[in-house]
Amino acid sequence: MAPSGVIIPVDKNWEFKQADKEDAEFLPAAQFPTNVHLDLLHHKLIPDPFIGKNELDVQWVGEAQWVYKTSFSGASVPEGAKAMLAFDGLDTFATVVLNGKTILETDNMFIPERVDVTSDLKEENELVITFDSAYLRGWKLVEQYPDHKWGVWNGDNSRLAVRKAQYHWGWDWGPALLTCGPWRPINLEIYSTKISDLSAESTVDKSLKSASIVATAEIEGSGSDQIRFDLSLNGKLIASETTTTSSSGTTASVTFHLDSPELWYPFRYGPQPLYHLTATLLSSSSEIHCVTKRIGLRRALLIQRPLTDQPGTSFFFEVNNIPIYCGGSDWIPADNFIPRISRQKYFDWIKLVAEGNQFMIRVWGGGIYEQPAFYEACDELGVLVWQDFMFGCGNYPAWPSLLESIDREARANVKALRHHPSIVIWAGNNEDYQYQESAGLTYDYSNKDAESWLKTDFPARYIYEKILSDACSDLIPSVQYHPGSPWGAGRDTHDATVGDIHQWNVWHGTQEKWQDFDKLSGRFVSEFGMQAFPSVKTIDAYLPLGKADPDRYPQSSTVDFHNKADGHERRIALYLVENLRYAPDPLEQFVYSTQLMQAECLASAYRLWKRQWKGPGREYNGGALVWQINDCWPVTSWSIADFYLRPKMAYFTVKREMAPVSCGITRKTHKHPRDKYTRVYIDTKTQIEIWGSNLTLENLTVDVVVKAWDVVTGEEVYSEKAKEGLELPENRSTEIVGMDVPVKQKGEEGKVVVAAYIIDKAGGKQIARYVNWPEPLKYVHLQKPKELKAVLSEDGTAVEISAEVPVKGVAVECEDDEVLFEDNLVDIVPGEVVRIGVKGAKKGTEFGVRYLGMN
Ligand code: BMA
Repeated sequence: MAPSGVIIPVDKNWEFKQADKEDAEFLPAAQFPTNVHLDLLHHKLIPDPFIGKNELDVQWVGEAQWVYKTSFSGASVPEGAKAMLAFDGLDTFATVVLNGKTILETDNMFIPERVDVTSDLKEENELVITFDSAYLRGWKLVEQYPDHKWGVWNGDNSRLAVRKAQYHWGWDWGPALLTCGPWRPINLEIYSTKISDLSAESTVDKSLKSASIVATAEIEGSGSDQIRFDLSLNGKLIASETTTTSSSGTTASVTFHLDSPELWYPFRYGPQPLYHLTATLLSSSSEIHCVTKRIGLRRALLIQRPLTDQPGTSFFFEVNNIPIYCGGSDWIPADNFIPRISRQKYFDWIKLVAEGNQFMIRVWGGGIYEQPAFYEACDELGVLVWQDFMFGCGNYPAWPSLLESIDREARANVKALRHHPSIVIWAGNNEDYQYQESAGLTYDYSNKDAESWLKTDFPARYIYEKILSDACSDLIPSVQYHPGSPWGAGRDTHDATVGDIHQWNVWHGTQEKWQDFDKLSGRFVSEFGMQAFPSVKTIDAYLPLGKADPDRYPQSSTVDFHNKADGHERRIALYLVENLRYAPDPLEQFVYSTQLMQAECLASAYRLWKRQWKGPGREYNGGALVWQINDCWPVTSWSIADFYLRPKMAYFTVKREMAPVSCGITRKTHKHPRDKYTRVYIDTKTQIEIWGSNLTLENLTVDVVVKAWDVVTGEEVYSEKAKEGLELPENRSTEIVGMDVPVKQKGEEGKVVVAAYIIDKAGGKQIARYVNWPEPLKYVHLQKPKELKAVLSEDGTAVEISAEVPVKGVAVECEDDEVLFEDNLVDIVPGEVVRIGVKGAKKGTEFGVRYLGMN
């Protein structure tokens, strides 16, 4: 802050100890910001909760009280100036004492607090923060409100009463680790006047040729007479305006009109220019304080309108008039201990998302309003963000002080995040409307009397449809607010024709087959998933004795412990047994089998739902977000990349589905019964349907070649040009051909592999390929190829794979973690060399391969 103000980080000399233990002594904190688990770990006072079953041994930490203290010198506070202590985040029940005086008590980790300490500052200051047990306080609150119908999925009821990251209570993918501490920065601010907030409400005209930005600064304190707003791009000043601060002195605003603005796009569809908006407070022309926000200009809309030929309404996002098929994923916090997630790690994650062709990431409501680096990465890399408010899977209470706290939380976080162009939607909660349905709680959509909702057994409706909705319409009127995920205009949340759905009838629910995902679609599927084991390297890292651990096998008690999902053994087994020939040994091949299973399952969903993205008026499905991209510890879960950012095989099959051009095939057997009594079939036909998905913005003219091979002999049994000069119109899927499975002799459908190739007419280049297998795969007589080759190309940029018989799911592996694959888990057919990009490989780098049927 210049020159009449200063910001002094209060980040040194922090010490901590257990508050409710008499002989405890203060020890230096490991880092700042921090939390108690990180500090205890640093001093080796607890075992690493991520290793083995140590989670069980550290539960006491969450039931104890902890105290943090530091001392800092007080800067002099000039006449007329103020000293403020700014706490960006205290987790959660904190009592803050400065020089012996209680200056703040908190109960919401998501609210930044600022306290005027002008008259309390001394030359040397002591700051002491005591954290009470959120877990025990939560239960006390539950007891205090016996009339509320408490109930949750995941964790326990006490979490509903506490405004703290809900996954800290444990989730079906994460351990229960109720940490506490000063998790975000603390600063001492000394100033006489300053800009406390800078916002930019931007509107891009439908023509995309002009834009306006209303820049508003909130000002605290007196002593400034003018404020200058500057707008620049790539270091070049575009516009500047100086205005007097309003008579009350608290706000100032200007409007910039831009012709031919540089627009922000999701990656692939355009660049990500970020304008710098700077507000500078002036007093007699000298600069007092300035704030800069990086903003992006885009016209982002959620389109919900009637569809041609189908009931309900669409649900898809349009950015700068481009309808975006939102293939993407759901995001959970990347660690149980947030303060140790580096900025680099956030960027690495979002890079992985973008490189995986994923256009949207949903910040799920059971975690946190993410750290600044997360959104900065999304802005820079062009990944759209669906942002939930932090509520999930339960019936939240709504007593008056809690509602007040939620209102402050909502407004503070919307204000902090509203300048990010990547955020295109805010949603009220995760699955709380589903919980309401399943618990039979009252919800009469036609009743619009908000106050009356508070008197029902589902009072949280007031939070989602009044508090959060008002906060959004006041602060970000141009951004879509959606009361919950899933939610659809007050209809049953499973209604596939309106709003978004969570499709959990594969894995949870009725445990449908993934081959039927086409029947399980919705207008927008914001969650669906399938579990797989993480990389063997990750398993070895969490087993106390690593490779030598006696529990190093799939069903061991330690490996089971690292899977928190109810019934996971049965569900993984069910999907494996229905589809694959597999064995529990060796561990490496079992891990491969689960990853192949997950990869097949998730790619089917993307492929079949994207097929329903059929162009203007026919956006029957507008997106699919896989549950979940990441993990918060080393675990078997639905994630497609594990805690150490090691992609599972599904990451690659999903990436292929979201490529600019892709090809899909379904194979369906149609049976015609002779008569309804005997049910003996006279005519069984196995047919394939082939389509192409062109997500580019250009119409393509293509040829389509179809080939088929005998799985056992490798003999080519069919090769024809199915279409010549076919148009694949931009940004939609197009049906290509339907035909019988090409066989030499009737009855051989079960041993024929079919591949379709889309070839760009203009350049003659193959732009998409897909290999379809008879299913279930376990019935197929897969061969062990004699000549399976996976060799590094001459230039070292690709692994080239080929074989003389069809091979299902070739996974290339490398011991060296620096070697990164751009693709993996590919199907091989005779006569073809499949290249998968690789980075970091050298001559002599050794690759291993696995495939289905290897053992
Ligand atoms: C949905 C999510 C999470 C959960 C996941 C898997 O309910 O919103 O709460 O982890 O499914 O069960």
